Amino acid sequence: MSEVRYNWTKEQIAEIYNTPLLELIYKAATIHRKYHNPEEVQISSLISIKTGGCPEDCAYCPQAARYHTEVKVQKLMSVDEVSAIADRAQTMGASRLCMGAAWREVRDNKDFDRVLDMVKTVNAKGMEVCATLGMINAEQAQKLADAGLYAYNHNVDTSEENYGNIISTRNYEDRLNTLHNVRKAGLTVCSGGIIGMGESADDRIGMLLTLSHLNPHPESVPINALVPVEGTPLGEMPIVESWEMIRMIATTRLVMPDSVVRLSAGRVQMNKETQALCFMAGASSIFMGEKLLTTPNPDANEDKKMFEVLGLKPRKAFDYREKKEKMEV
Ligand code: SAM
Ligand code: DTB
Ligand code: SF4
Repeated sequence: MSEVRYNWTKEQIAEIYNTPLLELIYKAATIHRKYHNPEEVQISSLISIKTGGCPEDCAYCPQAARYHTEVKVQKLMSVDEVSAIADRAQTMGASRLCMGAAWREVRDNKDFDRVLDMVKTVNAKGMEVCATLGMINAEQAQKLADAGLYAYNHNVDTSEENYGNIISTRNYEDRLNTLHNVRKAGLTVCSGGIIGMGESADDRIGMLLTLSHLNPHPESVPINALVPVEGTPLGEMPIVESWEMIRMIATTRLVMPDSVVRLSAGRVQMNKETQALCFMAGASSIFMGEKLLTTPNPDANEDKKMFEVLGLKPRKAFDYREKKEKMEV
């Protein structure tokens, strides 16, 4: 059960997912220690460089123009603004800065040129730079790589079967094409999904099946708990149960042992004990800072205290396996 493999069957992943919880946590914690330093957590900071007004219809997203949420549209930030935010994040211990834009896809225009400048500027600070800008083609991925981008985030979000229930303005294959372009350009891949959107256990398992058949596996796999936002179609969904999140993290850890599992959106809805069990079960990355893209995140000082209590420390930039893997590509 411990090797990195790309041929998991749905039944095998289901068997892991359905393991009695404490046994599952124990197994995941054991594998986690073989592949990762369990004392280290990678800290990313998110910036929404372009907010709201997105033409897509992702049912969970407060930034989709068609839903009436409190998000205010903001045009692309300046390079100076991003640089100042990156400095603050670095002081707080973030080794990675993830820049998110509410775009369906990247267009080859002045805005993209500005994003490339942002990448160069943040990379020069010795931070890992990640971007999540929607769909990109092979040339755009290469331009981002040439500018010094380290990772590209593009989530598959749910199973192929459930995708059409959540998003109708693009399809699963579009998502996988972008991931292919990202990989071809030698960037590291960050791809995961969301739980708590009304999906079945089968959909969660199906999502992990898709991710685990990517060869190589995504270097990082964000597991988000839905943040229900008023005005979106999923705004009334109940908060994900702690046990569900822990089970999903543990299953992800076992299916992709070498990847960094990110305990992503939804931490404001969790207590510290739940987060501790997520770290135990193999999560080793979080987003730090008062905001995710548009929704709240725990206070950074509270996170620091939690790290002290749990005996965790932030990992330095560029200090892990994914770098080695990247160089081998
Ligand atoms: N527009 C780009 C895209 O969709 O790829 C990048 C930004 S988009 C906000 C990045 C990811 O945030 C989505 O794929 C989704 O997984 C996550 N996300 C968005 N809204 C969320 C919510 N309310 N709760 C949890 N995760 C969310
Ligand atoms: C990811 O998987 N989660 C982050 C990051 N990648 C871009 C985004 C979470 C967004 C949560 C909703 C919001 O704050 O708008
Ligand atoms: Fe747009 Fe991304 Fe939100 Fe979908 S998830 S509506 S593509 S910003």
